[in-house]
Amino acid sequence: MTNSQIAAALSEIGTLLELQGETGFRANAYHSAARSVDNLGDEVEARVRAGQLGSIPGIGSTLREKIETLVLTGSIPQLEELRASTPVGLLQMLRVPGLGPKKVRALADSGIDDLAKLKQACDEGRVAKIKGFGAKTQENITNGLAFLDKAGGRIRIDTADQLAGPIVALLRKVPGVTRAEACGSLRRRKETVGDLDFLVAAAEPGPAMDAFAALPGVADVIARGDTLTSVLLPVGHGPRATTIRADLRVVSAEQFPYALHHLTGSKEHNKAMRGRAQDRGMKMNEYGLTGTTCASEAEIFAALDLEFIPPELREDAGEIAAAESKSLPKLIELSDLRGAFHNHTTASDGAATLLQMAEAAQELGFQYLGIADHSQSLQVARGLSPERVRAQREEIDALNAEFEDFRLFHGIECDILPDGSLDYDDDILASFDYVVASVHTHFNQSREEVTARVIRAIRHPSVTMLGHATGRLILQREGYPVDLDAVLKAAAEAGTMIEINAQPKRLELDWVHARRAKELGIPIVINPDAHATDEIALVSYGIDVARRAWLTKDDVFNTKTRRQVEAVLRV
Ligand code: DGT
Ligand code: CA
Ligand code: CA
Ligand code: ZN
Repeated sequence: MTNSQIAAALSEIGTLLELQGETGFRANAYHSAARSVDNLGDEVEARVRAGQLGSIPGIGSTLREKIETLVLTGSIPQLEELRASTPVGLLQMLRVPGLGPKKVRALADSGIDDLAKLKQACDEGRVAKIKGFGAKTQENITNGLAFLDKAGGRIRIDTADQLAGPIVALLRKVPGVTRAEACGSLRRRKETVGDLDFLVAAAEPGPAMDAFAALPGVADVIARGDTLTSVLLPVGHGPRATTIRADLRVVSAEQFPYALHHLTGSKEHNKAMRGRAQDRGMKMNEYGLTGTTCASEAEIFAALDLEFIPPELREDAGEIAAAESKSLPKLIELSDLRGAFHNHTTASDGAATLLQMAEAAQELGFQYLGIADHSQSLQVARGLSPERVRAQREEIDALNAEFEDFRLFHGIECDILPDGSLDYDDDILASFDYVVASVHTHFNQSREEVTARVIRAIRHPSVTMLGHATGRLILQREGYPVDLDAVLKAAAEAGTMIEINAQPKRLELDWVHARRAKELGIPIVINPDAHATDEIALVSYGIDVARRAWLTKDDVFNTKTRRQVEAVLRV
């Protein structure tokens, strides 16, 4: 049991006491004990097991006994009782961004003791009238409720990037800070992020903590300790604005590599790593690994006879075994991409012309760009009639005659019609350099219908690749019901490629299915689905998914050179 787990249990007791109306001294004693344990350099568990917990600053004999019980039995009876006796409604209210135990208690005292009542009270303006609340707090709670409802409190990776980038840059400029990184799910490049975890190396934690608590727009400082500060950051603007929690941990330069590994997670990966250390008679935690002074994560892995495991793979999904046998894949990198195939222009619903898109692709160092505007039935997106298809072909041929060492490929994003047929005659389909087939309509079909529909399209000889495979919108919409395993099998049989749609609001195939696709030998294409010049660079989010899926350069079609692509497409 790590110090932070012990600290979490103590602080949970403090919070539950506050929720139950206990004020002042008693609840605070648990919170400050939690901070002491958290700040302790050596392991409390080891001390307890050695029978000498010793003195911990700010912890009296009652709390010492509880810590011993927790370490030796895995639980504290008082905590179990508090959990059992606290109404579930109050615990759920605690999850609302901006609501701490004291506020939840005050709401409960006004008869508001679950999320439904809270929502209703906000709608009726009653929360604003409670002592200590006010209109602004009520508005924050309303926003928090909406977000909780919609997203379970998570944000998309691109939103998290936009928040975290400037914070890391700012932390690196704080005097005395030698290292600063964003860790957690963001560093593992998960598609959504539950909260932000920052880590800093500095001899003195104070300046970094001060800078963090003073970040622009900080809605609330949830906790402020010697090594950990937690704040709520604003996300977005207007009625959909919400907040996300961000933690900053400050450690010494010596601790930094260990803390970086710990805070990057995942929890499951950490657990497996700790187990491996234990098997070798070593102890691993966020501050160190017995008998080592590692200067980097790579040295920590090496100390456990492992290859370096990239953060994206740290999900306890076979990466440790592969690192042991030195058989981790060499993961694809952004610089491996030479082009992309699913992009729109002003001919359909894009914002840039063919030439503008071509120039933007060249600026990214691409050797080619595939244009796949919408097909004729998608009239809301100005889908191309057969005549306009032919006109676009002439335009592309004319541009290609001018380019040196660059080529536009003429494709189409062809709608898969409700019965699985395609949106043009076979002659026209065969005239394209390639075809991306996508479902855009009739999401209300049954799972069987959609699956059969997609599989029929995959088997069409002119279809090169399947476009956004599920129709999901991350944190917004589930997508159409489809048997992805059956789709993947059909694609493998037909030799049809599948795209990773790199739009951060889509990211489909997801990493689990992209990995399965690789196992089935299906070529993957990383497509930005760009509707403007600056969206071509979104391929980086597709690279994130591909890396989490263990893909190498060879697994991805658009790492091929222009000549190689021409040979495959026979153009
Ligand atoms: P998130 O925030 O839900 O998107 O996911 P993470 O992975 O960022 O999780 P978070 O923020 O709860 O914790 C950050 C890292 O800290 C996590 O990836 C691993 C480490 N960590 C947190 N809690 C535990 C724990 O109970 N045990 C272990 N071994 N590691 C933990
Ligand atoms: Ca996190
Ligand atoms: Ca966290
Ligand atoms: Zn598209």
